[in-house]
Amino acid sequence: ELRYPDRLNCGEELLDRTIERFGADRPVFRSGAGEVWSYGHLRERVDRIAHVLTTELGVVPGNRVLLRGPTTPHLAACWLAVMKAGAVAVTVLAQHRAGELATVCEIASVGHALCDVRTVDELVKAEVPGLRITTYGGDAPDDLLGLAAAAGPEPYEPVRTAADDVALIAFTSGTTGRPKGCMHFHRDVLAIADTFSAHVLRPEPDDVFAGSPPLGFTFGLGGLVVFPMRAGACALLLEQAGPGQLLPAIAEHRVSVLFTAPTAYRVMLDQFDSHDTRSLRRCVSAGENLPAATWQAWLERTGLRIINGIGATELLHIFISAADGAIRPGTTGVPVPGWQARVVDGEGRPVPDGEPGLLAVRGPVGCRYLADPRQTQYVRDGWNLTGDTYVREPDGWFRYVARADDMIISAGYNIAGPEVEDALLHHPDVAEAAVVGRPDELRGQIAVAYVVLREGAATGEATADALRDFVKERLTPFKCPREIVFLDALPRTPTGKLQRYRLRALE
Ligand code: 3SK
Repeated sequence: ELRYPDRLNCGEELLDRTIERFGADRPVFRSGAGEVWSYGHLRERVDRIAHVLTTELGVVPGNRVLLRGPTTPHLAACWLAVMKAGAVAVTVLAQHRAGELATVCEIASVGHALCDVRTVDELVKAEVPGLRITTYGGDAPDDLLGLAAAAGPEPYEPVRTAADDVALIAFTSGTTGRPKGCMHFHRDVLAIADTFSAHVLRPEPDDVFAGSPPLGFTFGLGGLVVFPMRAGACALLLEQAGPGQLLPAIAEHRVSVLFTAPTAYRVMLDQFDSHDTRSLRRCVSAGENLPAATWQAWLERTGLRIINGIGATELLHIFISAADGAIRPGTTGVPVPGWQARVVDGEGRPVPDGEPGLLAVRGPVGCRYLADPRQTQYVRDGWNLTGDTYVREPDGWFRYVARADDMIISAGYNIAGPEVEDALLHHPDVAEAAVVGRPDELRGQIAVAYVVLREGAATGEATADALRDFVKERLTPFKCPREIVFLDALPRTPTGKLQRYRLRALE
């Protein structure tokens, strides 16, 4: 069981305590532009920003501070300063548009924003009443970094927050609907490092972390700030972190721990050629289901077994996963130490092993929506219902089936889209695949596959027939998609999640 003192400030723990353990000279962040920040340099930056927050901007503990910008050491420094000042970080993506920003600010009662000057226009357009915006990275006289430089180098005394004071509000829209703000405590931030990272990743101080998820997505905040800092390690913070940028960055910066989504692993496989990835020792995939075909192809190419995981903004990070030799392709894993998981029916009763049902989990971090009635749908009897359909194998391993509302029921048969997608992805011409249900008078629903082909592969009926035959060789024929539609790209959220509802809306 995790035990933390009653008074705990996660910013102080990640920064000052790590310096006490590992020294101030070790590198903490690198940027794509070649900057290297040591832990000591970061602390000085953070403390100066925290002074500005408190003395110049009038931020007091509990105030909500919006953080917006591309993934840079400065953004990470702002987040740590907000933590040390006892304020609450409201994290959003650099891609969020004015309307979304206005909603988030309203829900979270945001009064201050620290914003990379390059992304400020959209925030100004949001016209949030009473919002005080401070930009960084520009040349205005009141630029945050200028104010911080003038603030003087005195150490900042961190606010004595309680372990269960709210530290951050992370927003999730899922794939549709009004965004929900998930409140997380100071102890939660450390708990994700002391469970998933400590037990599954087991980072070393010499590790270099990198990845695609932005810091406004808790997958990225954990993987690129919290986990490396808790271990005294270093993170490469890339503003552009698509597969095309990750591969050369791995080689150049000797990245050893990689965080990205299944689609990025697939795209990287196609672009591997001359890139040296021998520095990698851990590759984490989350955000979506990892098809076994992708896992196998990555193993063959790199010799590395991808660490699959399921996480949620509601629960901050990954709660089911498996490490190294224990990994079983085609499954997500077992509950991360500190977490419990089970599969239940619609009434919350456990279903027998081997049968599909709803995934229910509980552990050191819980879902706490900010003023949202959907709280009672997510948390029942102390268990968090993630909205995923899973099977628990008799030996305790958890296998993903589909999002609970994504099961296709065709002529009385249940079809799990991800299983059919995995079969399609084994075909050498298929780059991406998504299988959804379409209403059908005769069968209730039919399975329709949306497929992105690799460059050079021909679309058309002959290919569609060949793909259908390919699926039939691997799966029971009723699972074979009735229709195959070729697209140039699949619709995704800014964090890379597939938007099935948009595919369902296609004719
Ligand atoms: O939303 C997710 O899929 C996720 C995955 C891993 C860690 C954190 C999150 C939010």
